[in-house]
Amino acid sequence: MILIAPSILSADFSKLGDELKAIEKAGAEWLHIDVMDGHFVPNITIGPIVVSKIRKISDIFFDVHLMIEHPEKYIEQFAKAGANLITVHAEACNELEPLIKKIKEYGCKAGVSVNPETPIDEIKDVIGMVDLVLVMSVHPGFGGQGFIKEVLPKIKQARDMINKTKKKIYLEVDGGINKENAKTVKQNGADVLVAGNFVFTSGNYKEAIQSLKDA
Ligand code: S6P
Ligand code: MG
Repeated sequence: MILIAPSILSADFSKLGDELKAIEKAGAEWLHIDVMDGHFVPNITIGPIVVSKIRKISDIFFDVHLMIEHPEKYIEQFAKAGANLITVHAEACNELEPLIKKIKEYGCKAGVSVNPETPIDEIKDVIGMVDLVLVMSVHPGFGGQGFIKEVLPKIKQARDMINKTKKKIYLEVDGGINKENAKTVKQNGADVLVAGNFVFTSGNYKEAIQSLKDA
């Protein structure tokens, strides 16, 4: 079963609460929350306080994507703010294992992400510990970019790596997802699709989300 995680990065931030309720009503299972610090990526978005405020108005699954340096400093804050899953980048950590343990200690599911240029082997030592692998299909920092089709073999590699563990581990793909490429992304093994621009510029969230599920 495919899960759709609209990314708030493309939402109307002047009415974030309304946007959250709208995508929930439109059939989204997760809310993808892009956290950026202006160092790990050349953009700044939101922090734990915003997560805690929108947590109060919805029970939807908060899929928090930390595109920040020193993520170890912020796990507790995002967990206490209401994250259900916290994903960290392999490129932002020297040692993934203690960080994944810390995320779980705070009661959240743990994800690990790799940028388009990072080989999937970078996460092979922790694949058995995580609940989610996030394969980036754009260079992180901004919504609305084009899908990098060269990551398709890596999605398949990640799926094969996950299947060998015989554990329930989500394979999420993030960046440039739309109804044209969703089918191929799913065929290569993804079961969670992040979609920012495609959903929030669609004019009909329900149709856009359903088109990704039906692709
Ligand atoms: C992309 C960003 C991603 C976000 C993005 C996806 O730079 O860092 O992590 O999830 O919002 O949006 P889109 O518009 O590519 O679907
Ligand atoms: Mg993201």
